[in-house]
Amino acid sequence: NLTGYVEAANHSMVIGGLFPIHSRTIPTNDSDEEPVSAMCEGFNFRGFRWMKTMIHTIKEINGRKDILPNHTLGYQIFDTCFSVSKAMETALVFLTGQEENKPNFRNSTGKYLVGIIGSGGSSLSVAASRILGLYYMPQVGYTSSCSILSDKFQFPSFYRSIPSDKIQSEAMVNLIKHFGWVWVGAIAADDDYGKYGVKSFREKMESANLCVAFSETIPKVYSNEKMQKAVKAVKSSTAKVIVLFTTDIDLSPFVLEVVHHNITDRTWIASEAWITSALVAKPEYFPYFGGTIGFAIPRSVIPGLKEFLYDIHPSKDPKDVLTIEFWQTAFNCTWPNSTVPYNVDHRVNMTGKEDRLYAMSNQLCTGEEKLEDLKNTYLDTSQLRITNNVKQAVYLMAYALDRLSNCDLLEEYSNSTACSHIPDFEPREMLPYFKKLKITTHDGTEIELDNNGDIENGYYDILNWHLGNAGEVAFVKVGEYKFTSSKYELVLPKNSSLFWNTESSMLPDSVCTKLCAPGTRKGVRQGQPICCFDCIPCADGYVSEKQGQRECDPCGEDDWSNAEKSKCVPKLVEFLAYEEALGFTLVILSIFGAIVVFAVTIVYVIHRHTPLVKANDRELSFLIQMSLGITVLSSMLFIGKPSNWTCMARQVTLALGFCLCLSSTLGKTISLFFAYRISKSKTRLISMHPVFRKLIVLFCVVGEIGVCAAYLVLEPPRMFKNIESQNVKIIFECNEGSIEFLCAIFGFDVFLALLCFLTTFVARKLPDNYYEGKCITFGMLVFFIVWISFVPAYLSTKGKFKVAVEIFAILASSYGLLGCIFLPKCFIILLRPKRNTDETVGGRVPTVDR
Ligand code: TCR
Repeated sequence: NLTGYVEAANHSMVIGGLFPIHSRTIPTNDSDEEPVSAMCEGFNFRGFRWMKTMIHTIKEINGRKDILPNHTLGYQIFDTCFSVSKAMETALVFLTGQEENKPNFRNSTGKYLVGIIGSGGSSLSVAASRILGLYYMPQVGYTSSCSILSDKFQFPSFYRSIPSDKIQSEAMVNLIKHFGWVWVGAIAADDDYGKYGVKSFREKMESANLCVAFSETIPKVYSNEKMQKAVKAVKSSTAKVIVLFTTDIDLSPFVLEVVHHNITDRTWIASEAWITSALVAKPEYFPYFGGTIGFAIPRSVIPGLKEFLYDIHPSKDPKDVLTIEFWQTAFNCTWPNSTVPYNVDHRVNMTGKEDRLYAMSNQLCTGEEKLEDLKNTYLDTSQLRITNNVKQAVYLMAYALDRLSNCDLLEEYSNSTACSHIPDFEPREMLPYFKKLKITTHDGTEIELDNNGDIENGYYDILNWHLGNAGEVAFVKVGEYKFTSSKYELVLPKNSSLFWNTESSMLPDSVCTKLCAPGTRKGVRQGQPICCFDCIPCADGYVSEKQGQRECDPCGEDDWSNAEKSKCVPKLVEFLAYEEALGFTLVILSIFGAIVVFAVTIVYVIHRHTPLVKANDRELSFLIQMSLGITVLSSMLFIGKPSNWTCMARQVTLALGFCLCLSSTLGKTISLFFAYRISKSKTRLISMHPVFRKLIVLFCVVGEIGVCAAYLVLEPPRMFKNIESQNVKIIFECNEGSIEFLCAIFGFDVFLALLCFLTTFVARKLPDNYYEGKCITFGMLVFFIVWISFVPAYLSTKGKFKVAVEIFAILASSYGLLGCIFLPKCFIILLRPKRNTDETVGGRVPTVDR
């Protein structure tokens, strides 16, 4: 005894229907009894409306002259009670006609089953369709949206008037992308709809590089443990946006849990199955579920349906148990003499206790009850969405039948020329007529089935839950998601007012970790989704300028990262500048040196006729003074920003200066040396001819100039921007060009210095002209000490200090020479003029000079 069986029997062709008129079957646990069809409970007004719509549509088709003009259709409808087992059972009944006193449709009664509308949810359709498919019995679903039903290998005879969830899950991902969420939870019902829906949702999220924070299922049969697991996931996750892929009936226990745990501040993305459900969209749930956004089948107005739905009264058809049950449930009374139990639409509550109430209300129905006073899902025709799908499903079936009756088949699908006869045809003969079936519905929408029996193109409404003026939950359309077989389009007008159930009423953000600030980059956390990451500061010389950068970008050659690593800034430029303290001091020292040299020269010039000055070659003394002036001043070439010119000038001037100085000194020491050798040999004094001494100088200087010229021509020093040695700075320095040449020119100077040293060292005991030999020995020692200590100091410093070290060495050696050679003499000239007489000079030393 199947509950809910409606039949208009006197028609030769019958369309079967399967609708969830009740919400579940009543479990029985005694297996000793003979198997009987399960009883159902939980009257479902929405399913009842869908069923009524099917009847309404069939009546409408029968009334039309343009479709199936010579035939009338009947219907036979079963209740699936929202359960797979019932759906299977009813499918079998359709195929075999094995129900009591209802013989097989095909054979005896002369009634022909055309096909079946339904069976509601995907799990039921999957089950029923596996059997119906065996016999190629056409089936058109109106809510079975699961993507596997597109597989024509498994479900050869299944068609539907609802888009596949493949499209909806993609739409959800696009919506999530649109709002910039990246970390989203997912909850599925424990059936094909939920599981396959979430599966394809996850796949699409992954390929869009977004992350699913958690993925839980809501149990279908109440289990506190499983339910708490799902609730815990929602509570503990940082994901503030959660996708709920479930039907409203399965969702309601979860909704109670959410309310019980007071989980607010979440934004729910609704799947099409509960977005307009009166079970969830109650004002008392609004603090928890307000702001829900999701997709819905487009709404439609069905002319005449309202009147048809209102045209219901138990007295019209006293045998119609469903109508009686409807009446009893709706008005909370008992119909006189009815055996139909009064059914309380209870739900399994949070505690898991099943408070099943079966009772006859002691109030009798009068029959005078007014439907108009009733606020009830059945009569609410404002949201005809799935209801319209039912109508479209019936029409699809009827049009296919109509095409069959006209033998109107596309070339490519016909394999036999013979046309089938109506009503006496095999169900499988109808299948080709569904291919590319195109119909226009009452409101002008065109729907076309593709080869998989899915709707080719259409759109979803995007609805957002607001609180209406009367305190009710209002479904506000905020956009559309249009799709065709090849492309999709998310239309969300900028000005559409969205309600968000967040503290700030602003768009919630749902991220695992906040975007990395500029100056840092994303660092993957091992074994965690890509949306969760650490922010790692950029290395020196690398920057990230925008938020959330994956990598830090290297700065250009002349740039370096700032302290925050958020920007490349030009590198500091380093060279020894005149302005800075060190540079300035050195300049002063060198100018001071020049002044001292100048002063010495003046003293010499003034006293040029005194014996001291005249002794040991006056001209060479002047040359030495001049060259010391040159070396002291050449140190200034080392200060300031180097250019190609100063780079070339500095080494050459220095080398030539020293060359002149040392060769002149050599001129002097050589004559001392000879004087010594000669005095030792006790022979006559031979003085060296002064021109010869000057020739030595000339020879040395010309040789040095030649080498310097070759250096400058062949491999000159160049200005060089050193970016490698220090990261944060560009060092302006001189690239010395050829090291060989450099060694050659300074090597020559060193050679001269050595000669000077040796010659005077040998002759140091000679009581010469005012101890000049000793002075020069001493000066050369200072010179060597300075330049020997210069080498390690020079090699261990960097940048501008390198230059400073060099200048120090130049100044020190110049001051050394100046001090050693000329200071004692100036002392005598200026302060001990008595010693500066011919007598002393002549008396104490063999005069080497003229
Ligand atoms: N597809 C679901 C069932 C379902 C439904 C609904 C049930 C859909 N839409 C609206 C009640 C009301 C979408 C399924 O199982 O395939």
